[in-house]
Amino acid sequence: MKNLMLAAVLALVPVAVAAADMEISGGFLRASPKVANAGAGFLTIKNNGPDDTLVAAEADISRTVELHTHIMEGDVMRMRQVPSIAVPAGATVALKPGGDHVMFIKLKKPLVEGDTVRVALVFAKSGKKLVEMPVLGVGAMAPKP
Ligand SMILES: [Cu+2]
Repeated sequence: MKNLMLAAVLALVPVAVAAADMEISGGFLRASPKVANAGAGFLTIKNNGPDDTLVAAEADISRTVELHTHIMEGDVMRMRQVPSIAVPAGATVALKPGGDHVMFIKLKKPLVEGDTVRVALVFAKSGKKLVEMPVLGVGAMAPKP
């Protein structure tokens, strides 16, 4: 049902204005240790248009792609899936280590430093935005300057 609704939303987005208002920068993934079957991606979204919402991300490097945030449970930090991430008009929203991120689950192969991953960000109003994200080192905390 959720996917059906998403498909309906996407069908209504005119291609010509798709993502014209979204500036994506500083995207990167972390290399995955051999034993890991999930990886995280980070990026910054600047919204020059009206209020919008990041509702999904898509990539062919993993079987599932989810939007995640970090929450504190007692004194333990845990990841939790979120249905969407708000990107208000004029706001700059950073998906960064320790906060919101894109989670790639069931990686088809390890993420290797130096590789580039194509990710489609899906916004409720401005549609799909394709970004190329470099894979940095295992513990990378920020994009390369
Ligand atoms: Cu996560």
